[in-house]
Amino acid sequence: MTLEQVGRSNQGMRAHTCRAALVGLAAVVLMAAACSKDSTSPSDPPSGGTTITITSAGASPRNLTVPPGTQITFVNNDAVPHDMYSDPHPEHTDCPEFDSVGHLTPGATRQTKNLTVTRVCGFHDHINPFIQSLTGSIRIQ
Ligand SMILES: [Cu+2]
Repeated sequence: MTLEQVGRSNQGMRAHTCRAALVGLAAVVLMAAACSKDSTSPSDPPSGGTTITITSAGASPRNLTVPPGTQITFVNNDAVPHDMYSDPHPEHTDCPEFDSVGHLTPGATRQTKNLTVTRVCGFHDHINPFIQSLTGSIRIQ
């Protein structure tokens, strides 16, 4: 075997190894895609994001569906304060993770803790508990 022949045969091996790596990579990418699809199933993907904005017109959106472990952000873009708590009023016992939101001065942004339990968390403005536009629910599923 001449030196040139050795070189050629090495090139052939390199090309083969590279192709095998590509096939392996494609399999990993496909598996990752399949896995990520499985991890959200049978839950629906988050609809409408994870931020609820309060204005003089009320809370928006008022209904969200999120996967377990999500934190919801409340933004007060109104000119007056709002106190956001979980239902029922006035006990606020349904979803203790909401306690970290509470009092929102105008312009303030506050978050729930991780909503880890699959359930529906109704919420309201403790200052205006009977104003429907300031109520809503977050479905954790
Ligand atoms: Cu209340």
